[in-house]
Amino acid sequence: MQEKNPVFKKPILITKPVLVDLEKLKIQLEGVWNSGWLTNNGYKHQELEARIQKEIFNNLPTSLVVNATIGLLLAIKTLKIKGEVITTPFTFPATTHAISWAGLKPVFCDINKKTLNIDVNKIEKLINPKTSAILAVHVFGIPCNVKEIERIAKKYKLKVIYDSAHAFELEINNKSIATFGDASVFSFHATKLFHTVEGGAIVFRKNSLKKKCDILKNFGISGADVIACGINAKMNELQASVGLLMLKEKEKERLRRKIIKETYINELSNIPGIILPFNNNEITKESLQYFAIRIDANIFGKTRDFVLKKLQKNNVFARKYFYPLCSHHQFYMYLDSAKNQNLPIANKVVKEIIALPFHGGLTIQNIKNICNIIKSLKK
Ligand code: T4K
Repeated sequence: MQEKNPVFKKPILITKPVLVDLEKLKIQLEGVWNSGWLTNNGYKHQELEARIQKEIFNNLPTSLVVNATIGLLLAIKTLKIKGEVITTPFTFPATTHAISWAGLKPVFCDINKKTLNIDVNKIEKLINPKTSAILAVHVFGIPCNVKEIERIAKKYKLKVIYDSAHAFELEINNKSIATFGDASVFSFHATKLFHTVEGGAIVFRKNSLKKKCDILKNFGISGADVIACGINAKMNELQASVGLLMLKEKEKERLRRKIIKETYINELSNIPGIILPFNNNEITKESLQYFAIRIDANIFGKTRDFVLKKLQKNNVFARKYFYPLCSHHQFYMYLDSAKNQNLPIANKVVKEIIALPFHGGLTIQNIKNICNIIKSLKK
């Protein structure tokens, strides 16, 4: 039910895709039409892959894929991961599903209460002889403790994959986030700042892995033979055309989101019970993908759900990303590691989190109005 006089007359959604200029897209598509080549490593695909590798990923071997979910599965298959994979329950189901699709067992590890990422102090006690990898997520573009994960991985000879769906362009200490782990998987879904409608990229540490992955993403075909059980995970020329235009467009969106983020921080700082996103001072470039706050009901005086409802009544459709925890989904509840007593921080955070509307179509006044609705609820 809406308020009689909602603050916003029209719905404010969590995000809105950046739409590239239609005339410019037509020119790109004319090139595709003239070539008669629509997919299977076409010219646009080659150009986008090469540019992203050079301009964003510091020349690390990069493979474009059809979406990040399949990208995660491919990364797991490329690295020949077996047995058990330690991962976070506080993520979109795609992360856990990729492990299951690969026929492996996800093992949930609790999260750190500041970063909301896998808690590096709780990983080691979950390692057993069947463990072969860690699949961590840079949730909301806040980096995991990559150094500590690397130390643990080295000690126990584990592979590391980062689900970097939220972390495109994220840099720590002037290094691309893709520099860490054996592979990092990025999402280019329409809801992402940089997108190809659907799509993604896997960035590997080693070129030999990219070569393997490129065979796997094309049905396992190598020359005239099929050398592996591959899949079809190719990005097509229409998606790549959007991506090429987005490389320029994303800069304007980044500037707009920077201002929106600053406005949220100015408006919501120093309000008891509102916890702002962790400010990691190693970040030298942000991904600006999400803006998620937490409501500590004991201090704020109202629950997250109450705040969310009040926002909805005023036409603001914030989201409970990521509620419920993956460990609470009926498909994963049976796992030992899914038990609530093993995941106390994740269970607390999931009741507090709200991802607020965050896209360049919002004005500063929109953000101030959203914050005023929240502030009006403080006792
Ligand atoms: N790992 C992580 C940690 C992820 O968060 C994700 C995906 C993945 C892996 C897998 O990546 P992909 O396989 O998708 O590449 C959305 C996205 O579909 C999903 O990509 C994203 N994470 C997830 C966090 O959000 P929903 O179910 O919340 O989307 P939906 O349809 O409710 O849209 C969100 C909002 O955006 C709505 O308010 C409507 C608006 N919207 C959406 C679309 C698609 C538009 O205005 N226009 C549009 O075209 O999953």
